[in-house]
This record gives sequence, C-alpha cells and structure tokens, in this order.
Amino acid sequence: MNIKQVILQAFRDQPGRFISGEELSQACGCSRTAVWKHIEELRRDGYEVEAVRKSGYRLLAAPDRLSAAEIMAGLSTTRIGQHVIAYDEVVSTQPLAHEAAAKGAAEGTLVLAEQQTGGKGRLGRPWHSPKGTGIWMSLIVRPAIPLPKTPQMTLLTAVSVAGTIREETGLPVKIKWPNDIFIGDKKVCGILTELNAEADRVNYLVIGIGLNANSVQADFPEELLAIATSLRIESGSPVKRVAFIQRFCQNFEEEYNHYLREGFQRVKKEWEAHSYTIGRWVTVQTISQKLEGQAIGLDEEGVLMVKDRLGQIHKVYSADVNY
Ligand code: BT5
Repeated sequence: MNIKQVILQAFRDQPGRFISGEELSQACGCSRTAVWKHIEELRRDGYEVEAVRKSGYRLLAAPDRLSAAEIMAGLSTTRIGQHVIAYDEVVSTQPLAHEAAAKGAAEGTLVLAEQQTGGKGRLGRPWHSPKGTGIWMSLIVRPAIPLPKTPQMTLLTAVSVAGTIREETGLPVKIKWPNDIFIGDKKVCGILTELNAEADRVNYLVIGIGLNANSVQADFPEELLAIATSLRIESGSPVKRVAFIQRFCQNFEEEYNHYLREGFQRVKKEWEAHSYTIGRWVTVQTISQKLEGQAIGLDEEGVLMVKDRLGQIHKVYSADVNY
C-alpha cells in the first residue's frame, strides 16, 4: 500500500472518527508534514477531508470513482468483488476479463472501467459507454455446471441487477428476455455472457454488465434517445455507483450460492415475477428462423417457451425478442 492508501485504510477502520496527525504519521512511517501533503492530494482526488486543530483529520466523503480500494472497502462478500481490476479508459472490459481469467484470476474478479471506447453488446453490436456515467463491468465466474445450463447465469445476473436497482432506487424494473433490464419501455441495462469452455466443461464465464447509472439525456446519442434511459433520469437523483456495485456483489453472491446448492428454481421464480416478456405477444428472431407467438414462461432449464397461433410450443434458446 502507498501512503494515500494507508491513510484511507485508517479512515475506513475508524469511520467518522478524527485521527490525529501523529497517529497517521506513525501508521504511514512518514512525517506529519508528509501526511498533510498526502491529505492535500486526497482532496485533489475528490475526497472530502476535514482537518481540525488538536483533533486531527476525518473523512467526510469519498468521490464516486470506481477504484478497487473504494469497491472492496466494506464489501461483505466472500468471493464476488473480492478482486477488482479498475481502469480509467479501455476499449472493452470483456477481452480484459478473458485475459485475466485465462491467467487464473479468482472467481468473482471484477474488471471495470470509467469509460469504454468500444463497448460491445451481443452479435457485435455497440454498447455506448461514456466516461463516468455508468457501470461498465465484467465479472468472472467459474461455475461447475454443464454447458447447456450456462444461459441460466444470464438470467441469474439479470435477477441480481434488477433486485439491486429496486433496493437502491425503488424504481420498478422489468427484465426482458434474455438480457435486458427495462424501466418503463426503455433499456437501462444490458448483459452479455461470454463463455470459455471445453467440450463438456465450463472453464469460466465472463458476464458483462452495462448499466446506465448517472447518464443524463445529453449523454445519449440521437439513436439511443428513444430507447435508452438511466437510473438518474428515472429517479431524478444520481446514484452512488460504488455502493451500487457493492450491493450488486452481495446480491449476486447470495443468488449464485443458492443456485449452485439448490438449482435454478429460485432464479426462475424471481425472473418470471419481474418479467417484461411473459404473457406478451412476441416476434422471435433466431439465427435460423423467425417465429411469432405468446411468451408463456421459462422451462425448468431457463429456456423461453413461446406458443404460436396453432398452439404449438417452441423452445427458444438464443434469440432477439421483439414486441
Ligand atoms: C447488450 O447487448 O445489451 C449487452 C451489453 C453489455 C455491455 C457490457 S458493459 C461491460 C462489458 N464490456 C463490454 O464491452 N460489454 C459489456 P444487446 O442486447 O446486443 O444490445 C445492444 C443494443 O443496445 C445496441 O444495438 C443499441 O441499440 C442499444 N444500446 C447501446 N448502448 C446502450 C446504452 N448505453 N443503453 C441502452 N441501450 C444501448
């Protein structure tokens, strides 16, 4: 840890308390003047630090910057989010997460960035990820599940994000099969699950999550204005991204542990309860066919079931669904 990190750690260990210059200088192994210089630097980084003669220093507020230290401080998970690789600007967090996973990154490692210049959606579509406004992150997991079950992890992630949005903002979110989170009729979050596997074994999954957290209308390009929204636009106030990510990690870990122990039932139930898709008349475009019908539910594996005009039920594994 460098001196700034030692000072931040000391503040976090004793939240709300004044810590004397002397105490900090001992913890850092440097002079009190050096402590003061580093406190000034922290202020320039966006930390609000109160200084009171004879009492010392006290942390009032941390910036909403997505740093590893901020996210990991106070995180009560055992795996998810316990390793964070944070970047300022990247092309996309997905390949960086693949690289980290291939080198053995622990399960639960999060790769995130303030900005993506080439963020991607499914089928090579672009994901707009401007600086500082959103949560653009890729989560590495290594579930011991057979390949056909991996789409369930997308649904599990959607349920975890949707729950986190409800808890943090109270907004009424809905999940559109398989990977979109909507507020009203606009998309606030997209999920992209990528897989590294052998014939019968999952090595790891990289789950990309793109959430428009604090974007305002002006952050969206013309073509997204009518179809995209953000938590801030919907709730009228900015969200604390660090707190959001921490809560997401806790929710995801809880869902994930339950899923590994007990199977898909709970995710299925929660997903169906918050679905934007079930009950609607949909047009489904798979790579090979187009079909119309009513979305009637998920089967036990998480596959979407669509009933066509003739009453025949089709199982949809991977597709774009339109209404
Ligand atoms: C998705 O794809 O919704 C998956 C998005 C995953 C993004 C994350 S961010 C972290 C990680 N790193 C990456 O590079 N990607 C992941 P799809 O269902 O194909 O939706 C893409 C479509 O959504 C685009 O064609 C646009 O119409 C729309 N779109 C693009 N950017 C958007 C945004 N910021 N908000 C809402 N809609 C957007």
